[in-house]
Amino acid sequence: MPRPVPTTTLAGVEIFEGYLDRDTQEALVSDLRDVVAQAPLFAPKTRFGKEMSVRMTSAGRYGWFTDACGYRYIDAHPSGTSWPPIPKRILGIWRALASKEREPDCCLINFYGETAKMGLHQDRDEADFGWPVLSISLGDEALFRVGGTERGGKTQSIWLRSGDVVVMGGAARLVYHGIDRIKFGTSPLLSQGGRINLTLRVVD
Ligand code: MD3
Ligand code: FE
Repeated sequence: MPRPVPTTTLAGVEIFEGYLDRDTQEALVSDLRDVVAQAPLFAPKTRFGKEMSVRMTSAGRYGWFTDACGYRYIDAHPSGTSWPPIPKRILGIWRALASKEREPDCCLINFYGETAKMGLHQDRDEADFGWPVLSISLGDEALFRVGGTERGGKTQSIWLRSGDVVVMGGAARLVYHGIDRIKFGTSPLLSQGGRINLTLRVVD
């Protein structure tokens, strides 16, 4: 299969709008219910002691974590239970759009309630920035902001919708990015509303 063509490119970030159909989105939510049953969502604290507004958990060999010691990957859920495997359906999306050479080590699951947001940051807790990062949006619309590779540069924004997939590779791997806000209740996918973002990464 040839690689699909992105519908939009923003500062080198490739956006595949409407890549996942509704049935696939529902199947992914069902896969994630199993993951969250084994590895419950938690609200991590940054090194400054402030709780993040996004709740998260992970699947894969590693999970992303933050506490007073700072940002890092850890090999088990904070409860001590191992991270569940990354669901096959999610690995298939990685293979189609990110890489056929290597599987991701981590699938970070971010849950955004009505008021959650994520400040502008770079993803740099991984060993090799040569591997792309892939993100899947499910549920309510979110205002995604993308800048350049330096803090304080100009930024552009785009609304991400349920079923959109974003790939950050090459020079775009280290761009600043964040979620300003979600538009609560704009998608029927999650019956209680909110947004789920899945981020797939090679860690080491
Ligand atoms: C651009 N998550 O978990 S996904 C994150 O919607 C994160 O939850 C946001 O940023 C979310 O780190 C944004 C889109 C995204 C993810 C990773 C990137 C954009 C990226 C890595 C490099 C550049
Ligand atoms: Fe990020």
